[in-house]
Amino acid sequence: MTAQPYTDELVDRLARANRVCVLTGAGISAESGIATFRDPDGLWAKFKPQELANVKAFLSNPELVQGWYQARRNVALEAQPNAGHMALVDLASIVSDFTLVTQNVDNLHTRAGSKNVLELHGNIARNYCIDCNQEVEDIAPIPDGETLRCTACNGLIRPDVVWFGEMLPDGIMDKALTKAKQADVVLSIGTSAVVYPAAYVPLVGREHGAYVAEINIEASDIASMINESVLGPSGKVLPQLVEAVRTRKRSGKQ
Ligand code: BJW
Ligand code: ZN
Repeated sequence: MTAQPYTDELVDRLARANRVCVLTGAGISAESGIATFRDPDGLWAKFKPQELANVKAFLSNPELVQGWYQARRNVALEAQPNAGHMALVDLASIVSDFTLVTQNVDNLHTRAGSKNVLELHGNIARNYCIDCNQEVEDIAPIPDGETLRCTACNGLIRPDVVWFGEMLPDGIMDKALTKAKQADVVLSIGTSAVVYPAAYVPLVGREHGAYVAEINIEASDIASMINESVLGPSGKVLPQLVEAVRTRKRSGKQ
């Protein structure tokens, strides 16, 4: 039998917790076949973020950026939530106050059954016109060399995601940080934790006394500032961890 990758303390803390706040990143969707950003085979090994994920890039080459998001939207739509997403739905059902904050735009948490997900960086399924703000659903395939424009005002259509230098959706960070401050346990899952303000979620949780653990295939940038790094793929580790928490709760030894 292989040793569990997490401590008994983490299982105890989760079993006793009334409030749990979770931050997820691209790594939780890696096992659903969605590329991360900064891993060696991630999106940014092939594409330069400065050419794609900012508003200046979009305005100077809208076809390129629209095409890139179109391709990623299709991958996300065809992907299925994995055991890591499902384990968080399970964890939510055994914790009285559970908050899920995600940096992911792929919608997989909601499709897995998670409720009230705080999507810090938007959602790739939604699009809107940059001139009249009208939301655009059902993006049809964009013919080569053509730019997608608003049928109402001819403005450029962009994905409803947050690019570098842009503000996060109104009030969302306040909600996430309030939950992190109140939490008994904060989990940071599948994120390099280099992008702010998202990375404040585990750090602020720690500052306010939460037990903070990350689950990642390697230690992230914040590893030295938190209580525990659980090393392993989230699709494997999370179901084991949640099952251990269930067992601990049932045994009453919390
Ligand atoms: C696995 C795994 C498996 C793999 N199991 N794990 C404070 C300090 C410093 C800088 C700033 C700051 N405040 C703001 C900034 C600037 C900037 C920023 O953070 N820059 C730093 C990078 C230096 N932030 C912003 O600009 C933000 N806006 C803002 O702050 O507004 C206020 C403001 C406005 C104007 C002026 C000044 C302030 C906005 C940030 C928007 C980020 N947008 C993106 C693109 C979204 C759209 C899209 O999808 O295309 O969001 S960038 C990209 O990074 C994406 C992600 O959500 C985000 C985080 O990446 P994530 O999820 O962590 O992925 P990876 O690839 O980095 O990591 C994957 C991890 O998974 C790895 O650790 C693997 O090991 C692991 N893994 N397989 C478990 N199976
Ligand atoms: Zn318009």
